[in-house]
Amino acid sequence: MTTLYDAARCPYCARTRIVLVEKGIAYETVEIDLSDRPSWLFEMNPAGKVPVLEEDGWILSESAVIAEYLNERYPEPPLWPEDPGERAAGRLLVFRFDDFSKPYYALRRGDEGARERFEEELAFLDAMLRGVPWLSGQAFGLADIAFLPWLLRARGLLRISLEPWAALADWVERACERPSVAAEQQLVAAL
Ligand SMILES: N[C@@H](CCC(=O)N[C@@H](CS)C(=O)NCC(=O)O)C(=O)O
Repeated sequence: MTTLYDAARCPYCARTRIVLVEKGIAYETVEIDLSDRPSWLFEMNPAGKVPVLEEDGWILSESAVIAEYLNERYPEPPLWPEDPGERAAGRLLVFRFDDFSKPYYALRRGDEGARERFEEELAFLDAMLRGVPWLSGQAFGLADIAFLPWLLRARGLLRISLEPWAALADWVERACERPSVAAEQQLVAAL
């Protein structure tokens, strides 16, 4: 039995939900109230954060690690390219994700200059996507999944138009054709 300790509005949980759908893994959800986290959550993850994945009593936290675990545990369909260099380049993007998320959260808080810094990050992703359909090349995978939840929220909740970044906007549209990401788009619309 696979259980996801989840919060609908959490983009890190969205990463895990997308991987679970892409892999076709049946799972149960336990919704955590982030404004009143249960004490037992800290026993599962000392950081007290979601997502937490539980498989037959075995517990794992950290969305990027959970994604890697699920991709290895359930190899089909693969969510990294076969080429080691392409895989490493994709992992580098995930490793440096905070460069993207810091301006996002600064913008959400309304910090001065955050909009410009976030737009620089959008321009960076846009440049990466010129000439390739997905962040790690020819196939959808974990690099895309690492970033898309924030793009959906930037567009849907922070009302950022992606129009100035055509390759980025096309990438989000392309991703939303996948049931795993379309479900997240609907969820964001309902937040
Ligand atoms: N590095 C963690 C971050 C997870 C995270 O920040 N989750 C947020 C919800 S979006 C959370 O649980 N926050 C609880 C808190 O710290 O108050 C991951 O990738 O899983």
